[in-house]
Amino acid sequence: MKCNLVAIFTVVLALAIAASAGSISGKVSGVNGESVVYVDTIAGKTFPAPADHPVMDQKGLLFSPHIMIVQAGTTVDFLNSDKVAHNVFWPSVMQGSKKLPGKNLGTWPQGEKRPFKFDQPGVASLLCNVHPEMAGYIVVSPTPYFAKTDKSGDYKIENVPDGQYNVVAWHEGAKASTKAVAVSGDSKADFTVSK
Ligand SMILES: [Cu+2]
Repeated sequence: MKCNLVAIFTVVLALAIAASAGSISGKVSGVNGESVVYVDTIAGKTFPAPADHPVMDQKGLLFSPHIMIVQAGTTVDFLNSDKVAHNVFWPSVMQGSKKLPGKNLGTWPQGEKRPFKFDQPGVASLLCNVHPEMAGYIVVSPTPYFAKTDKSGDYKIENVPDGQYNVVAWHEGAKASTKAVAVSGDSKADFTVSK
């Protein structure tokens, strides 16, 4: 009897894993280089804030990574790895065409980190007021379903439950493109964005 229960539990568990193993994949074209693709706000659904603090580094007079995607509610640690002091600010957080307030985190020396929690979905264009040529992006996704494309525009978002979603493709300096996608298992969505 005990054996049977274990067997049943194993089957149920396997089915549960299979049910949540859908994905969205495809290509973002019309632009060169990396883009970001994410599932937009899902009505009536919230997601717990991730505990991990991804690091946005300032290294070699560059923001690294150039583009970071995080789920809303994530705290990002801004690190300065250079010998020179860097500043971090973003003039606003763009939520579609809506402009949310920006933030200036200040200026700090090598080896120091300053955290900031991104509560609102949107895009923060990072700048450094010491080095005007420095630029980076933090794309804050309303859901945990997001991916960065490779340089040729291919992407795959893993572990997306079946359902009907609005999926957004974002590219630096271009107009974001939104598409309704019906996810059932492994699904496809291609985007064309233009500047
Ligand atoms: Cu700087």
